[in-house]
Amino acid sequence: MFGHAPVGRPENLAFRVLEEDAKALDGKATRRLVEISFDTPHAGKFNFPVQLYVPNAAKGPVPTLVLLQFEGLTDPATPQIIDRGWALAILDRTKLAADDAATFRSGVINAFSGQRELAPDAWQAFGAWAWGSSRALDYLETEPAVDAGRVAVVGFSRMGKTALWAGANDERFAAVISNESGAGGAALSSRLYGETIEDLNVRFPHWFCKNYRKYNGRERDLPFDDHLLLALVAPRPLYVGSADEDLWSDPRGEFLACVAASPVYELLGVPGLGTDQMPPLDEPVASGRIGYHIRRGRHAFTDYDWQRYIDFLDRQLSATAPAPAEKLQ
Ligand code: GTR
Repeated sequence: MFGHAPVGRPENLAFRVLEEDAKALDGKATRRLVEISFDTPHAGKFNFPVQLYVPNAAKGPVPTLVLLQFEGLTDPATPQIIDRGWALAILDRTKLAADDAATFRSGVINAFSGQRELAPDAWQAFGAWAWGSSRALDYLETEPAVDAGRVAVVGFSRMGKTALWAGANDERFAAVISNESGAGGAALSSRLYGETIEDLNVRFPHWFCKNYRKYNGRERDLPFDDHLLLALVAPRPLYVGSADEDLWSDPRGEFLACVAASPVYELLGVPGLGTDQMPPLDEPVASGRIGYHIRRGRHAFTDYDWQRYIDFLDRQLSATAPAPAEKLQ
């Protein structure tokens, strides 16, 4: 579905602070613009930017959200995240891979895979963005202001799909947040509700690997469904947010995928979602390791969503909560 990306760290991975502002956001935060660079086999040195905001009120290393941004290095939610004591690292995906069928290869994909035709199971844009998320985490592990054991990856819509794939691949992400990721993300494809595999692959042929196209119009022949993408996050905390007017993303399919992923959490000794009853609007289910809400409104990343995600993460990743790995032993 997502294809294979290069494994492991690239050669000569380096992090350089390009700008630092100790009085960002009216003095609330320190902002660091960081260049992540590395060697590639086909394009020499490659780099992309990440912007980190750390709360100035912090007394020690802080938990950190990695936001996979559509474009740019800012986000209007930054002040409220900082107010809650979290750092925010914003990754701009555009240098890694353009979100464009004609040019998506010209970033990190050709730099590693060369100009030849991509194999049917090779990475495309989602693979490149998720791979870059792990490089951002490589940087955060070197940043003393960040508690590297409490880094969550978060994305909205197509970047919610990316966040799930990034979290599935890289267990250093302590938690994963999918905001209305929909088809190809948290929603079950086999329900045939809202966006289909064919819709995805025809409109966005550069997102998934080519093999996924074999299932255009054949959702029920897939040997897996999207609950297994969620289950790859187990036993780490996972939160899926839906919106009731966002039918294209199939909110119910997102909920049912959380239900269907729960047995994997239970197998690993922790509670999953803990219910198979879809909750009322604006009433999160968040007692287990999987959280879920369906809020009123449209396809968007709202303040309500952010607040619920941080509520959940504060409980799940509090400094005193046992790490999922310890629970397993
Ligand atoms: C839509 C696409 C969805 C979702 C969304 C978004 O056009 O059909 O899969 O990813 O874009 O990213 O906003």
